[in-house]
Amino acid sequence: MDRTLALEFVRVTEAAALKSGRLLGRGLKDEADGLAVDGMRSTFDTVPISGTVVIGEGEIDEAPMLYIGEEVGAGGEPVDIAVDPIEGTNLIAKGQNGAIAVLAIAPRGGLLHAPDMYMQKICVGPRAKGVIDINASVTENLRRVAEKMERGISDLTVVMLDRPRHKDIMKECRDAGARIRLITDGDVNPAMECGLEGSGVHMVIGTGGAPEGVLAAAALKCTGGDMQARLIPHTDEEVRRCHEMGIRDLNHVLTIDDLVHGDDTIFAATAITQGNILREMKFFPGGARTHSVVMRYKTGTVRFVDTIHKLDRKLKSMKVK
Ligand code: VTB
Repeated sequence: MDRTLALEFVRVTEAAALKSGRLLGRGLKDEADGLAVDGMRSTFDTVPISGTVVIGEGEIDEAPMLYIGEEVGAGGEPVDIAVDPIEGTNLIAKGQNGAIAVLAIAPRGGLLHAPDMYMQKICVGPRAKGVIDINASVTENLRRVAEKMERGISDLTVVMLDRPRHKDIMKECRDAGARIRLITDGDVNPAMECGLEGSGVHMVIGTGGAPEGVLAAAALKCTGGDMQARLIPHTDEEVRRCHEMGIRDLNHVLTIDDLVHGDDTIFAATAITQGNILREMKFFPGGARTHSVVMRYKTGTVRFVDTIHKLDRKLKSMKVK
């Protein structure tokens, strides 16, 4: 993919943040999501790609825009697109940390078409690449990651969704002495943070959304991190979807390269609320300031983009209020 597209994709995640960010803490998660979708969708059409949404807002009958299979872009290179206009709608609705607008792009066929079901995940940064094993115990993974990172387990910070289903892994982490951060929503952001020096996040573990898993894998692939995952179907229909994808053995382990194939992936995210690396967006009279990251696997470049938007002028065409 042409490297100049990277900046175009940041404009897309910025648009989602700009459109939805005003609804911070208003309890309106669906409205915020709708605005973010709208911002993303309209900005995509200014980008010179022929994109197909492979991970989006749902199936065609569930979502009016950015549905799976939708074609977006102004025409150009054929690419597959994974989007989450707001990763963590509850976080925006409650004004809590960790919400991002996020996307990943790869040449056609480069992203696993992960259906909307649960996925068990373990994510680490580049300094722990090559040692994780989703089939080993949490304790064993912590031991290996600590050793590879040349630190004690007590110097590792592990992030997981605060859910009853994580009771056992939480206990194991606590018994092993790791530091733990429980989040209410949004496991893509901490997975991305694992790959960035200075985030203070060393591992993300637990079961979350499969589509979110592909976005996390794209970020980690770009930064040289590592990830293993497993689809967790709960219904017959979900089992059928796994079979359709060629996954017959439900214990099948997906590596980071199964989740994101090839050597040409771009990942972009804009913070809507505060993260450990990305700063929350801010509004001022007539404008807003956003903080984004864009990464390319091909070169490994990670670019932070701090943008001041004159909403009353530049973005009139986006109809941002
Ligand atoms: C997961 C996680 C997402 O929603 O899908 C979660 O991956 C839903 O989990 O990042 P539950 O069904 O346990 O609520 C997110 O947190 C997005 O909000």
